[in-house]
Amino acid sequence: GGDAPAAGGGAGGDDDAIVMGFAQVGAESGWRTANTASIQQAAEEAGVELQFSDAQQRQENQIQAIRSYIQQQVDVIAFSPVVETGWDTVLQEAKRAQIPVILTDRAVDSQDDTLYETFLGSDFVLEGEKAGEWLVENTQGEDQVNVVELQGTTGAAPAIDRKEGFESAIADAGNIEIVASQTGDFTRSGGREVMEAFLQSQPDIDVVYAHNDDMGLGAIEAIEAAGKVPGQDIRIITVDAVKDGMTALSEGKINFIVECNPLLGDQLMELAEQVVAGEEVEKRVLVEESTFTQEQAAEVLADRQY
Ligand code: GZL
Ligand code: ZN
Repeated sequence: GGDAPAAGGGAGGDDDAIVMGFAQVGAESGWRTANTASIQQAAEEAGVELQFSDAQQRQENQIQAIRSYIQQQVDVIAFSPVVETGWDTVLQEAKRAQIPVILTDRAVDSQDDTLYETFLGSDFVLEGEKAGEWLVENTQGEDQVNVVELQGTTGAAPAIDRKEGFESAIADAGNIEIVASQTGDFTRSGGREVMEAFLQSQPDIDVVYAHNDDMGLGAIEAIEAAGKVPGQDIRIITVDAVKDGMTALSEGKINFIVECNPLLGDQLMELAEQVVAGEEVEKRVLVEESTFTQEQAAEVLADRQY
């Protein structure tokens, strides 16, 4: 249309196309790169003009990116908060600028839920519970199961919630104990380094619970370097189900993977269109995801999109 854009109206380009500012966490894992590809492709298909930034897993960079989108007066801001805390100030600035915000993937701990229109992402506590339930079912009769835990980024919702869910699922099983737990920051190198340390400090490790595939793959490198057989001497449970993880699962180096679906691009663009049109949207939108055993991985590997 020819009329002046309303406050928060789209910047640049065709004035009918929605302009979205997306502040991504970084490119720390296979999951993250698949998530980015999904968002960029969905924007293309939906005719959304996407301003995209990579914060290299640093909160100050994400906040800076959000501020630049406010300056540009984009129609809608979306982001995956690298950690849960510290967002209220910049989200209040977006609210004052009348630019709606959509949370994707990770959550914020803001008490004021008028600071964002909706949160689209997985239920990370459920993911942790699925991992713990598999371990309980598959260690019946074992007297002492020692677990080492590779946590995700300190303070990140998936790290906090996957830990909580796993612990609640194993709580009543008297034979399972988390003997060590440390962050590997969701990266392969982080998982390898922490696992090397655990192999030095822990006399008997039976299971690795890694909050994502990438840290699990790093742990496999450390386990093999120590002359042990991953998936047998030390069983491994991970979360994500990206291609590299599913390959290791089909090869028997990982024992169980809980899927965390990164392909939320289409749902995001649909929500953005509704939000910009001023329509009411659900405050919480879940993504669909499942779990995989070694047999199931072998069956679906060829069809995996990410
Ligand atoms: C989960 C996402 C996590 C992935 C990791 O939704 O935030 O961040 O599980 C990624 O692989 O680094
Ligand atoms: Zn043991």
